[in-house]
Amino acid sequence: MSNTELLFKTPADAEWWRSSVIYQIYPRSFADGNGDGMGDLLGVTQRLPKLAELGIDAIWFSPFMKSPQKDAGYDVADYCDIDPLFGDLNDFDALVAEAKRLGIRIIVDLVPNHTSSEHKLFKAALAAAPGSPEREMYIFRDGKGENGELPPNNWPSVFGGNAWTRITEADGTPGQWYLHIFDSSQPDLNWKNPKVLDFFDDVLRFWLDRGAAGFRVDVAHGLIKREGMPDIEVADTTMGGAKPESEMTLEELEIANPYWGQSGGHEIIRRWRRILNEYDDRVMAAEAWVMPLSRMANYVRADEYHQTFNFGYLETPWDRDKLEKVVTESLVEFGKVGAPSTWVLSNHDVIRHATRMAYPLDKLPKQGDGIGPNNPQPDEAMGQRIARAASTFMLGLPGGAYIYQGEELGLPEHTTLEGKYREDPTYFRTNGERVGRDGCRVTLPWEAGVNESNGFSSTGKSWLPQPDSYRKYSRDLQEGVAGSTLELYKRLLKVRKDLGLGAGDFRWAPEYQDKNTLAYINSGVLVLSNFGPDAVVVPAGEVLATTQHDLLVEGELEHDQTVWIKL
Ligand code: TEU
Repeated sequence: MSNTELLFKTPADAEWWRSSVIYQIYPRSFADGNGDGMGDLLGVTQRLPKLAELGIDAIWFSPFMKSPQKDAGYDVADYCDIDPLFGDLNDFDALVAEAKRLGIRIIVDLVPNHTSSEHKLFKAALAAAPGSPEREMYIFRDGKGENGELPPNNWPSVFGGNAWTRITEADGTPGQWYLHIFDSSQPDLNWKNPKVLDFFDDVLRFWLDRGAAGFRVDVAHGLIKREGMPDIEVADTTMGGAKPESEMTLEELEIANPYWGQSGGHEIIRRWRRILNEYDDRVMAAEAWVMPLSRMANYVRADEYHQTFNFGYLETPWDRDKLEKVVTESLVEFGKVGAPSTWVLSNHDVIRHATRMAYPLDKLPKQGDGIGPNNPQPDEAMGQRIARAASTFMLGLPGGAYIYQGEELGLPEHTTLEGKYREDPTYFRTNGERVGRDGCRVTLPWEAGVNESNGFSSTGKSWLPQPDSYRKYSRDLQEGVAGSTLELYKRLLKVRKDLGLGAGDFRWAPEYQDKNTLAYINSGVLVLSNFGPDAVVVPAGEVLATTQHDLLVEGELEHDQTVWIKL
């Protein structure tokens, strides 16, 4: 039920990250500076003025460290160097300098749950004997069964198949097993070993010293595994268990998912926070897929992460009542620990919201599985409409907002990508049954028709081919065009900044809504969304931004549209 009480108020003199708009760059696919078809840091630096025009505050980069790229860079072989695919450390320094000139901060992806199997620490562990200090950096165990031929427990890999791989010992005999919650090329580190903590202290300092504004921390909820590593009762690779999370106690949640969200992980976070506090103004954001939000909020207590991605919000469909519930819950639960909520609709692991939000809910693949040519194909026009309305609803909320590259162009998911192009390990570990996440990782179209990749690279090359439809979403076709998605985002970010909405206050506005509409007021701005089917009359006031370009003419807000009004 809506009520009119103030649900959230940003503290006075709030730090920058409490209200920032952070743009996620997936380095492989943003812009290619050297024409090889793979995005790189040079390409980003060249295009940076476009992001300044968009009006963002910071960029989070998915990993660009040295990596064999078995999981698109989330398999790091050297944490303190850039992969040659993306450039080198000089390119990073140039990027940070140019970003600074433009007033944009750079956030780096930290991948602490696992290294690449090519990392020197893992190679040393393989070469050393069972029980050695080298093996203790990772999670090696003897197998079950008479000759150790069975995995130590029944944990599944998130990407499909088993989470354990058996090695051959240096003397050629079948040996121990190592744990990998993701791909076999991503061995999990042993975060109960103080040496692992020491190792990462140095990695943090390396990037902070080099000018990074902070970190997005990968799999922040997975570092600590449950003592004794017991079998999982229901083999669910994401978050689920025997009953819905909402009905479980914390203890039950930790038992149901013995490698997710264990309470022991928080000491590590506090240690990192102390390191960040040695510097000015730095930030760390957790990728912690734990539900419910009250549990997620534990990651952003005052001496822990600054932010955590609000996946509860991301997973909420375009549904009036569900949206009302999740926004209330977010503001209340994060508010209890003194943190702002974040808001996010897309990233490199999920189906782009311009496709997801108009896709039949009962047919929507599980997170990470993706839509392929064999799935029902989406209604593109409906997706555009709902995505614009949903983003406009989101960007008026107080707190930190995340934008995934390309959503400002309205890019849909590539849903017909052929198997031969796919790189996500999920595809290979499930024999193509789960197509995986490549469909949201396709390269960006910059200039329509200049070449096959619409200007992503000067040569037209692109590591994943763009679908034909991407041409019409190209940035140059939208720039300066009234009513385009790009101009909508620019307008929203400008008003958000000018009126301080990110650092604003929030209350629901039941006086402006009915059963098909949802309305809230942030710092004197009314945000009203119509979930349909009929058009509704727009309240009096100055229209600051609208997804419905002809709103002023019509004076009515149609279905699946959102408007911002200065009351
Ligand atoms: O993702 C962690 C994670 O648990 C999920 O988002 C996962 O991608 C999904 O459930 C797949 O089905 C992070 C990164 O964001 C992701 O890109 C990496 O692949 C993963 O960690 C491993 O580093």
